Amino acid sequence: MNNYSLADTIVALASGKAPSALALIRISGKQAVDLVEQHLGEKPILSSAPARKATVAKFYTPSGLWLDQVVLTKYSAPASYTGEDVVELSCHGSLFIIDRILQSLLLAGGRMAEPGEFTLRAFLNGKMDLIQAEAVADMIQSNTPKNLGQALAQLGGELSEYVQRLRQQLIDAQALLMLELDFNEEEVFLHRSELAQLLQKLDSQLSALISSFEYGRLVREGMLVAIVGKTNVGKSSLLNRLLKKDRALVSDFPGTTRDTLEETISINGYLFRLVDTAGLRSSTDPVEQMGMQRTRNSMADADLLVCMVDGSQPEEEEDRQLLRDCQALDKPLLRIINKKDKPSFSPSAFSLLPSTTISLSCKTGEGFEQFEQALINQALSHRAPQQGVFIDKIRHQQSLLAGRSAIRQALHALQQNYSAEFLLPDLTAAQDALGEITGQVTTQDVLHDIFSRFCIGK
Ligand SMILES: Nc1nc2c(ncn2[C@@H]2O[C@H](COP(=O)(O)OP(=O)(O)OP(=O)(O)O)[C@@H](O)[C@H]2O)c(=O)[nH]1
Ligand SMILES: [Mg+2]
Repeated sequence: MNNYSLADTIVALASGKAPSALALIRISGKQAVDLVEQHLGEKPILSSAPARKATVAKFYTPSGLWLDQVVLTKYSAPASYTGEDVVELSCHGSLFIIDRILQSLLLAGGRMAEPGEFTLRAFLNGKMDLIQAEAVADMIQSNTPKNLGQALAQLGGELSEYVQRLRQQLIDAQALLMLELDFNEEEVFLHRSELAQLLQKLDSQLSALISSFEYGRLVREGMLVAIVGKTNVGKSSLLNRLLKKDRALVSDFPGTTRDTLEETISINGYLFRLVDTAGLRSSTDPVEQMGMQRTRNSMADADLLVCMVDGSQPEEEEDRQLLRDCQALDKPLLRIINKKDKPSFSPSAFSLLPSTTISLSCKTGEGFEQFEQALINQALSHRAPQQGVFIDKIRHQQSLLAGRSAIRQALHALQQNYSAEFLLPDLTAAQDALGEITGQVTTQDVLHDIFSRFCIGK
């Protein structure tokens, strides 16, 4: 974590790129009101203004130049986003005005905020837990109703409450076992069968949450779809038609696409990351070979493979080999037979996949409704987990795996009839692992890793 003091008053532009109609500058910390007040003229305006009410004021530079008419809203600690005194200053969105206001605030004693520092302070001041802080970043990144809904649910505390409930059960069990140590284990406060039952239940609840990761990740990031095939079959044309714009170069020169190209689209609210790839063929050109290696990498990473052929040409061994390669990866697979508009189109000449073969034309758009529906069906096949809550971050998955492994060790110790003192370290480890998810147990490294990914001003 950077070496900066939480006692500082921090300043940052919270709104997007200037020039714009308006811009928002946020100031948080003990001196927030004072830093702004110094620039509003002789009479106190902000310190006497009511909290959470907009106040119009003139903003002057330290040399007394009238810079802008601004709107100020102050929030008094602890009732603010960060839990500290906060001022939101809304000014006109010219680069010059923004720079001069920021400069004036810094000269008066403020410090530029680090990325995510406002939300970090909110976390440290108990305004939100780590899951909720991560959800703030997700909200800013969201681009479909589904991943926005997911971020909102996590911001609302659904997952936090669920994880905390699981952790509390471990804490309660641990307290009873500790009592036994105090009483020299002459008395049993927690029957071992009861403890085993609790641990088994927790094991299955953690397992369900761990396996919900795939669903959560797909909603948050979108399904990675690799479009693969020989050169010239129409892969780039397929991408362009789905995107409804000429994003990728298309030509009848085989080997047009040399590198992978990724674009994101939303179909009916489901997010797909489409990867157009370099066509596969035997080639001695080292650059083309590098491109084809990237195609193979995309195939390995993909959640769904779209294996495409040119239906107006006879099937070749290369087409058949690629289909076999796709099938060997054991992933969801769609077979696309393109160029339906051509008179020589003959789909029956190809190796087919009975349930997922679609004939279409990238030129006329025929067959695209069916193709888009097939993509949606693939997204739908990842059903939401039954318990309602789910995870979407590797960090959460790793902590849950660590928690489950500690619980399994405790179960093993129970089967061996070990005494309370040997069970306690495993229960503590499980508790800590769950606490890492919500941030009740945390390290500087974890915090740095999470908050450095935020934008400045959030
Ligand atoms: N008639 C017809 N031509 C098509 C269709 N789809 C693509 N083409 C043409 O086929 C040629 C190759 O299209 P691309 O989209 O560049 O093919 P590609 O698979 O990306 O090719 P590479 O990048 O070389 O691997 C171009 O001339 C396209 O206009 C189609 O549905 N019908
Ligand atoms: Mg191409």
